[in-house]
Amino acid sequence: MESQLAEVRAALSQSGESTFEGAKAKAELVVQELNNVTLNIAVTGVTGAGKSSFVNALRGVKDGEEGAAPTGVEKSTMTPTMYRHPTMPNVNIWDLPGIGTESFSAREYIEKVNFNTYDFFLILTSTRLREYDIMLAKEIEKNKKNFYFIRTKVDQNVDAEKRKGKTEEQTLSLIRNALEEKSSDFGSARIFLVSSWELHKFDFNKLICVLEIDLPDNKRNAVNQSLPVYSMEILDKKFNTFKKVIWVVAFASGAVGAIPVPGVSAALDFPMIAGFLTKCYFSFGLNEKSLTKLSDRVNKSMLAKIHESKLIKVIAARSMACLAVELSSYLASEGLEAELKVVPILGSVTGAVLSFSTTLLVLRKGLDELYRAAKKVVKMAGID
Ligand SMILES: Nc1nc2c(ncn2[C@@H]2O[C@H](COP(=O)(O)OP(=O)(O)OP(=O)(O)O)[C@@H](O)[C@H]2O)c(=O)[nH]1
Ligand SMILES: [Mg+2]
Repeated sequence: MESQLAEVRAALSQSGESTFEGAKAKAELVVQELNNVTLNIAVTGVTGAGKSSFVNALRGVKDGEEGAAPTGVEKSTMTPTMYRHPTMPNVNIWDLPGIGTESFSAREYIEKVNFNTYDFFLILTSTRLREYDIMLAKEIEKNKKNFYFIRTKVDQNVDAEKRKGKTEEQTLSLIRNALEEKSSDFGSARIFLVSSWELHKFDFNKLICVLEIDLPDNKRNAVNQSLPVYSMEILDKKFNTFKKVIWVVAFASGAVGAIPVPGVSAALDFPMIAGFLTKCYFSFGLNEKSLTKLSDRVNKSMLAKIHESKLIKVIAARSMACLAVELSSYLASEGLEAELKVVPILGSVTGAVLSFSTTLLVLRKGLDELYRAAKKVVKMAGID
């Protein structure tokens, strides 16, 4: 009981409000924002820079797969094409037409591609930065949006230079210096070296960290939640993001003020809890489609079968009834069912506190279990 009260106090202070009612009202706003936020990412650059491949990598979709952006000699992108995230319908990644061969200016280009649609721009190049890329960056800056230079295909350079005796570090620093020289007006913090084949290597993580700093609060989480699980680092980042919003979900679930009656389900808002855990499940890449894709990528056929978590099974089956039973077992394992039964006698304030801390407990235990399973997958896949 003591530790539960401490947790309730911590959640209340996290909300920045002094009363349950205030925290609940604030949480409802945050949940609304989280659900309604849309993120539009523009990927631009010269023809062949690797835009479509990068779009596919961000969405965790394999080149050539159904719904993937066409890449390579297959087809060139002629108009802005929106690709929805496979599991987060509010995150859109735009594959913009290749630039620079046409005769229009950077200013005309941003008008043509509907500048206002996007939250920020990624300007890709697989070689050096051209005058046109710099002009485009200046135009974007003038219109008060953020841009980032992405040097793609660095895996190719590293391999080629290795054959000439250069280390990876030497090659990366040569590439970086050349780009920095060309873009000195903007400072080095805007340049990121990546490979769409190996997101876990080079500067991709740095890019995500910078995006998280640059984006407004309500859009920040959408970035890391939408990324495929390509390393343990990104999985940990996702986990921490979810952990931070648990208080919001608990307050918004309506547990505050409810007087729990004997029996667990009356005190818990299952649809809200299920919604949260389902988000975590997709974001952690635990759905069958993501697991199959990862299995293919790392060439390990057993990944889809390695977790036996009952929680994952009931989330996959979308059965609210089975989920309710599963989550109730968390409470039973903590001896909480018995405690709930005495609550009505204790009066509504203690009831509210208990009910709230019970919701927190279920959310935390559920999140921990999904995180454990995802960690196991990452380890088995050998991408930790
Ligand atoms: N080694 C390596 N090759 C890449 C990478 N990204 C893209 N490529 C290859 O580069 C070629 C061009 O990639 P695309 O993604 O089609 O380039 P694009 O910028 O969309 O081209 P357009 O649509 O014609 O403007 C393809 O053959 C890709 O397979 C990468 O990170 N590493
Ligand atoms: Mg393309």
